[in-house]
Amino acid sequence: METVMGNGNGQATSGGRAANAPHSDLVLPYGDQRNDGVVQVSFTLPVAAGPLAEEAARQTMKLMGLEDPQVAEATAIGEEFTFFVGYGKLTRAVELSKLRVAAPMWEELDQAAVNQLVQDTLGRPMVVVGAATGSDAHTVGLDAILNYKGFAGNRGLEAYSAFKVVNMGSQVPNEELVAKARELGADAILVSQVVTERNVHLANLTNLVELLEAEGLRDQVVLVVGGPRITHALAIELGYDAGFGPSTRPQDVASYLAQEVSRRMLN
Ligand code: B12
Repeated sequence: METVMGNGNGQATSGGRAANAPHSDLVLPYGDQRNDGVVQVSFTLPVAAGPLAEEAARQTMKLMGLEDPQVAEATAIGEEFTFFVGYGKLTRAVELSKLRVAAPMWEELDQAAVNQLVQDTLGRPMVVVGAATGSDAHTVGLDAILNYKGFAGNRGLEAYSAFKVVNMGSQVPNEELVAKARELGADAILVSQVVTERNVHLANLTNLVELLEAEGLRDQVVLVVGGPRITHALAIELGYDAGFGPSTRPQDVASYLAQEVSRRMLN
C-alpha cells in the first residue's frame, strides 16, 4: 500500500502522484500512447442487432463523454439485444494532487514482525473473531483472510502465532457474534459483507455497532469490515475502525491489526 498521512479524523489521506508520471499531475487513460485518452468499453443495449443498434451504441458512448466513438464489435444476444465492444477517447484528465484517498493507516509488516509486535504489545495472541453476518452466505472472502492457506499465496491469519482465530462462518446473526466476542474476550471482530443489494449491508453493519455499544464492548475491540464493495471511508462512516475492499491480502489485515492494537496500548 502507498504511503499515507493521517488527516486527524481516523482516516488517512494520500495525494499520491503516479510513479510513472513524474512531470504531469494530469492523467488520462493510456491506449496506444501516453495520455491519448483511449478506452475500451463494453455494454449491452436492448435493441436488435443492426444499423440502428450500432448508431445507438455510438450515441451511448458519446453520452459517456467519449469522443470519436467506434463500434469494434456488435454481437446479437437473442433477438432483441446486442452486445457491444467500443473504443473512444476521453479528453478530460484526472488531477492527481487534488485527490483525497481514504485508507487505513498501517505499514506493511512481514509475518515475523506482526508476531513480534503482538507479542511485545499483549504478551499473548490477539483473539480474532470473524463472521459473514446477517443473511450473507459468502464465505470465500472471509476464509481467504482467516484460513491458514490464505489468499493468492499469502498465508491467512491462522498461520500467524500472533492470532487466535475463531471463524464463525456465514449467516451469523449479529447477536451471536457479539455473544461469542464477549465469551472469548475478543480483541478484534472481523465482519464480511459481500451482498450489498438494496444496501442490505448498511443496516446490518450499523446494527452490529449499536449492539456492541449497548453491550459496552465497542471500545474493547478493533472492529473491521471487509468485502468487495467495502471502502475504508464507508467503514469509518458506519462506525468501524477500518474497511478492506477487493484484493485484500491477509498480510494487509494482519499488519493493520498488530499496529492498531499496539497504537491503542500506547495511548
Ligand atoms: C461464489 C459466489 C456465491 C456462492 C458463495 C459460496 C461461498 N461459500 O462463499 C453462492 C452460490 C452461495 C452465492 C450466493 C449468492 N450470491 Co453470490 N457470488 C459468488 C461469486 C461468484 C464469487 C464470490 C467470491 O467468492 N469471491 C472471491 C473472494 C476471494 O473475493 P471477495 O469476496 O471479494 O473477498 C476479498 C475482499 O472483498 C476482502 N474481504 C471479503 N470479506 C472480508 C472480510 C474481512 C474482515 C476483510 C478484512 C476482508 C474481506 O478480502 C477478500 C480477499 O481479497 C460472486 C461474483 C464475483 N465474481 O465476485 C457472486 C456475488 C457476490 N453474489 C451475488 C449474489 C446476488 C448472490 C445471491 C443473492 C444470488 C441469489 N439471488 O440467490 C446469493 C446470496 C446468498 C446469500 N444469502 O448471501 C452478487 C452480489 C451483488 C451485490 N453487490 O450484492 C455477486 C457479486 C454476483 C453478481 N454479479 O451479481 N454466491
